[in-house]
Amino acid sequence: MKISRRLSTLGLACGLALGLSGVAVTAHAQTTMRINISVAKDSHQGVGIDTFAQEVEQRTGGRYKIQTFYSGSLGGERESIEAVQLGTHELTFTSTGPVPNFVPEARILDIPFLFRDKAHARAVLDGPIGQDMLTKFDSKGIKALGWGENGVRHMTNNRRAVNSPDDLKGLKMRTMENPVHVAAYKGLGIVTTPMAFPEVFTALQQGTVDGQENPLSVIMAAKFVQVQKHMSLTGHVYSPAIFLMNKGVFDKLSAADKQHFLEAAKVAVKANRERVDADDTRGVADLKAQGMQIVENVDKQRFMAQLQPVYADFERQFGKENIDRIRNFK
Ligand code: EAX
Repeated sequence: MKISRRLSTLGLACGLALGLSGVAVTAHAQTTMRINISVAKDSHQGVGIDTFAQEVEQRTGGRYKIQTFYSGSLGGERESIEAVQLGTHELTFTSTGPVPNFVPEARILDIPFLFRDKAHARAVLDGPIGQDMLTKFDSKGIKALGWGENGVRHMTNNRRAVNSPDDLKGLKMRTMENPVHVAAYKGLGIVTTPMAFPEVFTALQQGTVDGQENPLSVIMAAKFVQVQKHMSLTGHVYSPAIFLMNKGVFDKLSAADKQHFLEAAKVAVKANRERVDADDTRGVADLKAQGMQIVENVDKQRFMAQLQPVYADFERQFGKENIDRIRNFK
C-alpha cells in the first residue's frame, strides 16, 4: 500500500498579509497525519494524543498537522497497529494488549505482578530495557516513538465481590487480545474471552461476559460503572501504552522533524502519566460515589501464589534472567 497516498499534502498559503506590515511569509506545505486511541477523548490517552498533536504542530511550525480520533472510531487497538504497519494510518497510541502479536519480545512487559508500582514500571520503560524494546518494532515496519502508560489494572464484574483468587473461579471475563494475560488469567481460574476494547461495554451490558479488567483511568473513561457492580483493587498487572508510527513515514521525515516527533512524544508521555496519577488518586472515591462496590484491600500474595505454575512457564518462555532483570531494576 502506498503510504504517500494517505498523506494529504495541502498547499497552505501562509503568505497572507501579516497584519498591517504587509510582509509576506514564505508559503509552505502542510502534511496531515492521523493518530487514534480506543478510549474516549476525556482520558489519560486522550490527553496523550492531544498533547502529541499540539507539540508536533508547534515544533514543526504547523508543517505537520496531527488529526486525533477517539473511542475506537478508526478501529480497535489490534486493527490500529495493523493499520500503522501497513501505512493506512500514520500513528496510533495503544496499550500493549495486542502488541505481542506484532513484536513478541514485548510480551515480557505484560507479566502480572512484574512491577512493584508505576514508578518501577516507568523507570524500566525509560531505562535501557524499555528503550531497547522500542527498537524491536523497527523490523516490523513500525517506529516506536516512546512508552506512555495505560495504568495498573484492576478487576470489575457483575457477579460477586472478589477478595481472593477463589472468587475468580468460573468468572467469565473479557481480556485483551494478549497471550500473556490470557495464560495468567486462566491460571487464576477465570474463563477468558479475548475481545477488542470497543466491544467491551456492550458485552458487559448484555452479559456476554461477567467482567473485565482495566486501569481506573479506562474504567472511568469508559463509564463501566454503568454496567459493572463490583470492583477489586487487584492491581494485578501494569499496562504500558506506546506511541507507534509507520516506519516508512517516520523515515521520510527530515532529521530535525524526526527529533520534533520524538520530543513531542516525550511531552505527551509526561501529560499522559500525570493524568493516570490524577485518575488513580480520585478514581476509587469517584466510582464509589457512583455506586460501585469496591474491595480495596486485596491480598496480592494469594494471587501471586496462585500464579506460580504460570510464572514457571513464563520463566521458560522469556528466560528467568530477563524477568529478574526487570524485577530487580532500580
Ligand atoms: O488502551 O483493551 C483494553 O482493555 C485497553 O486497556 C484499553 O483499550 C485502553
